[in-house]
Amino acid sequence: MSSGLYNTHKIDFDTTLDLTRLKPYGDTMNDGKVQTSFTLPIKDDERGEEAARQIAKKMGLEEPNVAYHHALDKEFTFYVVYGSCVHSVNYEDIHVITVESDVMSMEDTNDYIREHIGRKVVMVGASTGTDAHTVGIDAIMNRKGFAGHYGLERYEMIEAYNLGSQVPNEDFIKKALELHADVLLVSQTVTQKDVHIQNLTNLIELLEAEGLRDKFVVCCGGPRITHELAKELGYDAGFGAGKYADDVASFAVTEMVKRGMK
Ligand code: B12
Repeated sequence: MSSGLYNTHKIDFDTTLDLTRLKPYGDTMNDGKVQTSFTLPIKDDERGEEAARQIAKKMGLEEPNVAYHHALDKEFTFYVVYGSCVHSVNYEDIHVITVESDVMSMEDTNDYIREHIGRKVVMVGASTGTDAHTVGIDAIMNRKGFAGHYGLERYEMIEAYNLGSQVPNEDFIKKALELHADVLLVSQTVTQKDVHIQNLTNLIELLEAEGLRDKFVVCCGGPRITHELAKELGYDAGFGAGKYADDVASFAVTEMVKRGMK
């Protein structure tokens, strides 16, 4: 028995997956459901909730629902808003440049170095320029590692030196030469006013001016670093969020062998 009442209210979802018009998935294909969170510098009341809804609409969310709001203090409120994103992207048109090397385990990397290089590889890392963030480079280098991935200091066949943060590029190069580095690891977290671009570019320029660029495998990393950006700036590889010591170690040692660095 079909009821006119129910039919009138039935919403027809287009459930066909079309990769040229890709949308977020909530619980039905193409429903565009997303959740976003933000803070507004206003008090926590109904007017604030309406402001959050309107901001979400302007962000491209249809039928936004303020799922959660919480006063941070008298003049700041945190909101979680749920809604349907009206935008889509053409997935078929998306091409990204990625690091092309198989990721080896710590043991396999050690074996690879023994077999193909025959001595310990020296890796020197730092958060350079004015950047004071150390957690990223520590995650890559510290013996205990990060998120279940041991850091470079634990690798038997890698001699890892972590110079810390706010290391000027000139000092970084000087120390790398003193330590007979094979691989330079640069971490950049602050990207305000493109300070990371200036700093990363400066390092490559200094290396080139001294005729040292080819002496090292040079990698950079940070939350807003992509492999594509790194290549554009003259680096051998770039590593962003979700990348660990195994990723950069595998890349660096295979790159050394490719280049005939012994
Ligand atoms: C902790 C922190 C701080 C601490 C840092 C303490 C320390 N010892 O590091 C303190 C309080 C000192 C600090 C200061 C500042 N901070 Co701060 N900070 C953060 C915070 C909360 C976390 C960063 C972090 O530790 N992430 C965890 C690590 C593990 O992640 P990661 O760095 O991405 O590293 C991973 C990858 O990127 C990669 N990786 C990173 N580096 C490298 C390098 C290589 C070679 C490789 C292979 C991989 C790799 O591997 C890691 C593991 O996967 C972020 C916000 C956030 N939630 O992200 C803001 C944040 C980074 N800080 C920010 C800012 C603005 C600052 C200040 C400028 C604030 C100020 N006005 O004074 C100052 C910086 C001063 C300076 N001169 O640099 C902004 C940066 C905005 C931007 N885009 O530029 C953020 C995003 C906060 C924000 N939302 O505004 N900060």
